[in-house]
Amino acid sequence: MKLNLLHTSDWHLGIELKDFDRTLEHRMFLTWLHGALAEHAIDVVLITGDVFDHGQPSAEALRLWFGFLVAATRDHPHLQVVVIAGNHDSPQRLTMADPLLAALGRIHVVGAWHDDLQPLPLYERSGAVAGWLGPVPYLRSAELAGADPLGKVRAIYATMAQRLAAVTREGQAQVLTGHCFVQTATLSPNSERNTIVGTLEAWPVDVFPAVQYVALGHLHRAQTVRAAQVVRYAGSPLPLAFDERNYAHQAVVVQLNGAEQAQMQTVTVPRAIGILCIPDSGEFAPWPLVQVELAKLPLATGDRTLWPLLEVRVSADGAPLHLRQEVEALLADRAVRMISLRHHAEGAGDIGDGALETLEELGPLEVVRRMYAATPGSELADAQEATVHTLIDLAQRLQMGQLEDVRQEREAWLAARKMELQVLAAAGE
Ligand SMILES: [Mn+2]
Repeated sequence: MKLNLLHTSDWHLGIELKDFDRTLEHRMFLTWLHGALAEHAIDVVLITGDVFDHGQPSAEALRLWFGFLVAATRDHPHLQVVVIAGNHDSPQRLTMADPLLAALGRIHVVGAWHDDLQPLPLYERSGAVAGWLGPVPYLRSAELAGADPLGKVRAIYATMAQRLAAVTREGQAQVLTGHCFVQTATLSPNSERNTIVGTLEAWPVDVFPAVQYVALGHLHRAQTVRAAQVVRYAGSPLPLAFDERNYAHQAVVVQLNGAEQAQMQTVTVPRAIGILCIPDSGEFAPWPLVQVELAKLPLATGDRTLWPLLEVRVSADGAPLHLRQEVEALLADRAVRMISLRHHAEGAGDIGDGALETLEELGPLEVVRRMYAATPGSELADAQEATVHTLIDLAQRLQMGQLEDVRQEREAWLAARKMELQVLAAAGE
């Protein structure tokens, strides 16, 4: 029994690039995706997390999301849509429209992990069950709390694999999902570094039992982590940072055929708006060289809302006093929109390989590590690092608008501590 599944991930609806609104690019992606569903005869769309950039998505982001779901299910009555929450999504918010989505039919949204999560049947066009999907969402620090977080991850995937085995009949395929950082996966330096702190969240690929396809989200660069019994990141459909501009953003069309190895085809998402960096190397270049590169940009013409977005990086030596005005004057008649101008400031060249590192680029854990490293005789112990990691996770999720979730987790944690104390007190009597 054959089934065509389209795997996509990390849309981050509502995200901005240096304060630049990406709604137009997301709208064009969703229009493209809608067309791809017909072109590749898709039976199931699988979205592996970070649908939204923020736990409390803007009205515009929600409009894009619901607009896509309504159009996709209306124009493809057999289509199934399966969504798992990523670390940026609030599980509560992502699932709050469940009654409405149920009315649209064949839309499954999985928010937080819970012990009763069951495999979902995947239907081929005739209505027969062609496979089963074990939906594992992003596993939050509260779900993995304790002495052996990786052991809990393994237990969760083993449980889901058992449940898959219990329902799978001959000729049916098995699919698992995850929103996580798997070891050996390649990072995108700027937009993901803040979400991956330390090695605590980096799992070995063998946490995933052997199934026909493991669909992953979290990393923005599409990549295969394990070729046999495919484990694959679909990557984000658009570049979410300047350093993500030089690779093809894509969706993965997976053909499942029972227990046979899944056939995979990557489909490039057309880039609606170009992303440029001057110099293209991404280094900080001397001002004369930057001037030459700026002068090569095409002259202004056509629809301004489709002009490429530009970041300019200038090194310290010989940069003019009024750098911004000089750059803007050179760009006045060019078909680009500069949304970021970075100047490698003097006196900061001794950090790293010469490029100025910002706190944002380093990420909070690295800042704490360096603070400890800078104090003679002190080093960040593993237990302390775990605590810092938990605090950063909570702070990031508060920042992403997941107030309700964090409050609930905190209450659950307090209740658990209270129970532990009661057990200890009872044992002492
Ligand atoms: Mn993520």
